[in-house]
Amino acid sequence: LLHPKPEGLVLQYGTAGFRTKAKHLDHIMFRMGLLATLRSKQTKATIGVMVTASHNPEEDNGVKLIDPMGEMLKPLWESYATQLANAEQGDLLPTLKDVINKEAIDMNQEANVFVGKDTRSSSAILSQAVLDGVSALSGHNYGLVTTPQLHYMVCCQNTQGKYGEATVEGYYRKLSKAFIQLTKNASNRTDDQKHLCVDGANGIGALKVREMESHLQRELQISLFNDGSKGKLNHQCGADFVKVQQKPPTGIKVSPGERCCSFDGDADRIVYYFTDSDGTFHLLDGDKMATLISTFLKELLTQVGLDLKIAVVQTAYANGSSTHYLEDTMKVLPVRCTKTGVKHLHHAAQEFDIGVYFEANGHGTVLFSQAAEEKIQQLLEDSNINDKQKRAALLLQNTVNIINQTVGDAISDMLLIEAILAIKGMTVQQWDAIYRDLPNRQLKVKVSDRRVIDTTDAERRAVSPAGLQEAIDSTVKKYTQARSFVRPSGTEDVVRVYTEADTQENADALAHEVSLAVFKLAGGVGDEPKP
Ligand code: G16
Repeated sequence: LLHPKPEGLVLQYGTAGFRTKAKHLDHIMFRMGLLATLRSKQTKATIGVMVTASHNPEEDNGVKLIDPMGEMLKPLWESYATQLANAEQGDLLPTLKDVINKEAIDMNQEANVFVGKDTRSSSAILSQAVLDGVSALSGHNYGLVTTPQLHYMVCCQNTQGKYGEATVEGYYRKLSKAFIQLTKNASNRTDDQKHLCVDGANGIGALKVREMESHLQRELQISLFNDGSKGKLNHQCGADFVKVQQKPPTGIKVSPGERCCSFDGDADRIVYYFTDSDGTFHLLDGDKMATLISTFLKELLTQVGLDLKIAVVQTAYANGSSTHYLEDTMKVLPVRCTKTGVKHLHHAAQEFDIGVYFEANGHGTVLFSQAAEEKIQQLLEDSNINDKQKRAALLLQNTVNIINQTVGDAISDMLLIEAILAIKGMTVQQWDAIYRDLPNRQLKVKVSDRRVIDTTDAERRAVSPAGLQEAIDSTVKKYTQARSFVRPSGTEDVVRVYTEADTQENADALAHEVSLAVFKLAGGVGDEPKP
């Protein structure tokens, strides 16, 4: 029997698909190949399957399905995925038949599935297991790609090329063309200003940045670190490490003040940073990117005189200062808060003409409604607009083209940020100074079953276990400008704790107290959290 399921193993389709130790995933991959085939027949479109565990350690792996427009899998199908993953061997066929019946799938319909993988040592064999599940005639194996590249190519395929060409080369050409056009609006940049240090997290992003470089015609000059030639994937490097530890990755050599960024293991997240001459570390996370990008777009809209509704979507992890800045200083922008997980932010962003969404961890992009894209196009064809308006309209159009609207994309976000800084003639220090982050801390607590924690209000309040929210509330009250929430992770077997307060000491002390409350009230395992 091919790809048997270990008896009793139960896994859940979480924040970004299935994620666990690679050795437990063979049957999951095979079954996701089967499910992707069904989804393809049902939608009569190409479906993507990406084999990656993104920010998780090298020993882990995972898989997620990509829907026709390059977006995350529809929630109902997530529940099918969980059912299929957990069906014991004898129940596999009946479970498949159940999906076929419920969705009235025509099994004679052709299927097409795009499969991609990251650089993990387990990814080759696991992506083969996916392909075994996809009938031999209906799969296209892209091999090594970043997660957002696969999302992009699925969308290109299903729009018959309208979104772009469904190849990695086509992706490089579209994005770099827009980047070159945008940077033409920047005056006299020195080589220093065109220079950027990139931490590739020893993953797929590093390989793809290398492939792309020649397309950028030295308008961006990259020094690549953690390119996978020696270090371990995500180990003491990458976007998640930099964001959570609030320090530079190992394996990167930079001078004070120099602009740097880190990708995560599958290149769907990016964070920026620099270190002062006195050694102080400055992080520019998803919130800072959302602020820079939304301000830039807002200014362009004003210049062309287009009345489009633009909004920023964040999660509970957004730094309080960023929300405050967007709501109270920039004013004109509505800010929404959703649960963690790109699919939730993406959905909320679709409600606006222009939806800028970013998780603080660096996962994000911008969505333009069809109406917005059409209005920009009409402007360009309008002979009555003046030169200044024309320039702004062109900038808007190239901004649309540089963005991967299917999902957060480290490469696309990097090019957009670099272009905006160049056009505005802004240094990373000036960008950082737009607002000052509240000191914050993120911790993980091990519990025996993280599902005992249930949350509400976009994960900002815990409704179970009993007493936990009360304990958090009374602890938070003891500190100034403080805020805290806890939630079960959807990608790791831990409970996440987030705090912010007026000083780093207070954010740390609060995080410790809240961790203890989680440990005591939610069934902590192992040693009690230490300060
Ligand atoms: C995934 C999701 C992100 C989420 C992150 C952490 O990122 O795509 O939306 O913020 O996991 O999720 P959690 O806190 O539930 O573990 P990635 O980059 O690992 O795919």
